[in-house]
Amino acid sequence: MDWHFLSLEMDLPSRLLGEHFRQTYVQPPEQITLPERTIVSRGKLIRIIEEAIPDYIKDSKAPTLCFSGHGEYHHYTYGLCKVLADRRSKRYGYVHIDHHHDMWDDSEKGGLRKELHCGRFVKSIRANTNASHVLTVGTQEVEKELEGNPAQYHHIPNHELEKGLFCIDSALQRLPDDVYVSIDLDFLSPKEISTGWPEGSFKKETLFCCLELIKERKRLVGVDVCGWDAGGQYRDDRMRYLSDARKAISIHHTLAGLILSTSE
Ligand SMILES: [Mn+2]
Repeated sequence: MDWHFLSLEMDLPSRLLGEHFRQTYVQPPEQITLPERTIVSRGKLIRIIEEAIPDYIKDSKAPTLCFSGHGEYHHYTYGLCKVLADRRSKRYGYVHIDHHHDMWDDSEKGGLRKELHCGRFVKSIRANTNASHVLTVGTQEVEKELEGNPAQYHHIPNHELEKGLFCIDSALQRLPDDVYVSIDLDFLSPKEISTGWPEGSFKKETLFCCLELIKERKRLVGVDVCGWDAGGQYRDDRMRYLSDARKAISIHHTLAGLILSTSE
């Protein structure tokens, strides 16, 4: 099935990526301009995404690939699940590939906090969307957050993933056939990309193989990718800045190729 390719633009890295892909990519992405909200309520975020995405994409059954920018907007994924994934599937697994679990401080008396930010949105996805299961991949220190939720939350520890991809295979068997994947590029080692956060230790090839495997085993209803900080920490070192941009763009190119290609 054909995909909708969207460029969600709210900050410098996302605008640079969007511009680059519109000029160079075989399937240029649709430009979606979004406001910059580092903290926003669930309801407001849904309205922002509803209004920004054209009806023909919302109402289509085709899966969506969204590229966005800095990881500090990762909570926009909640809106993407509500507005896009929920229209495409009644029951799906949410796969969170990220160095961080993004489940910090979710709860208050009587339920989940209404205000979302990049460190707090994954439990809202599980509670308020059609995502029946959450699978975190390559994430640090997640065990405490998942206590008491063994049926709905699964986790692949870093040391398992480092041994090989068979752990993904068995984790996927516990998820519904439909899957939504959210990728924060701080999952990768700092040698691969600059993100502005503490980063993981994985090579880009591990990420590509994970995705290929998920694509092979499941029906993807959508994928989003965030995390590049546009070389923020290298702004005074032009050579470093350019080499970071080249590497980041190349990672996004490979991801687009992997996801948008149809093997059938
Ligand atoms: Mn994240």
